[in-house]
Amino acid sequence: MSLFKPNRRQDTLLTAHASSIIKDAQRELKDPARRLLGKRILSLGGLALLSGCDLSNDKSVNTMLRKMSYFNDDMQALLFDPKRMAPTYPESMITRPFPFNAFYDIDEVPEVDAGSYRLQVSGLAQGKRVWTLDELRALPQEDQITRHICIEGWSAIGHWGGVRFSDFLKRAGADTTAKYVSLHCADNYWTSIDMPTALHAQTLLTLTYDGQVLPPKYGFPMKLRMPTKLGYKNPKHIVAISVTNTFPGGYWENQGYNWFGGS
Ligand SMILES: Nc1nc2c(c(=O)[nH]1)N[C@H]1C(S)=C(S)[C@@H](COP(=O)(O)O)O[C@H]1N2
Ligand SMILES: [Mo]
Repeated sequence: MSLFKPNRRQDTLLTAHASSIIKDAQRELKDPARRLLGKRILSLGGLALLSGCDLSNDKSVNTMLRKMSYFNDDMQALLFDPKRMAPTYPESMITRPFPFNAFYDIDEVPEVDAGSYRLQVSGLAQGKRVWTLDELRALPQEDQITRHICIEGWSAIGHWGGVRFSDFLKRAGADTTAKYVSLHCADNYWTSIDMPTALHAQTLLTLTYDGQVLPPKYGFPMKLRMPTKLGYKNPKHIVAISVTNTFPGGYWENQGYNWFGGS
């Protein structure tokens, strides 16, 4: 086990966050009638944020919870080790059938046309801005068998193949000193990730599932697979990518799911 020793930058950041959270908490808990509520919120806070549950309509309590989530994002970013690999598994451990999940039922999966599909790259990138599926398929490909963890309470091992995302970003001339990469999907889902995760060796611009063209239910024509992040951070049916320094949020993240979403 390694102990986390903050450096000066981390220290300043932690102190700034901690004092604003404590100040908010003190304001909230001053009134004895609220103390019980406060205790419940403090213990259920993390769960509430993850599940999107509304424990309270009180604006300041929500502000406090939101700050705790931002604090959590920063902690996860600080602790993220870009060289640490998520576990990989043998083929015999693949979950069959692999579960489907989306914010709609399986009969509403979007149908993206392979021929007219174009992946758009925008924002802080100086290379090619429009990619066809054939162009993506012509790039060097690799495979991974990793575990997908959904916060709705299931996990499953799957086999994905495609282009290392860091390789794609370099070819697209992305400014890899930018903070975020946002990912927009054909079903209007979207999410965004930190640049260190975008450049992680296991972050895969995924074109296949189990050796076959990615089926519609798993995100045809392209999903971003990140075994270092929870399920909702793994967007399917991606049609546009943007490299940016402006915080892009996400579909579930804007409803209270933790933004960093590490697994
Ligand atoms: N475009 C899109 N991507 C998405 C979602 C979605 O609703 N739309 N749901 C996310 C969630 S919550 C999960 S758990 C996984 C499920 O991926 P699967 O269907 O391949 O198991 O997709 C993620 N990516
Ligand atoms: Mo999920």
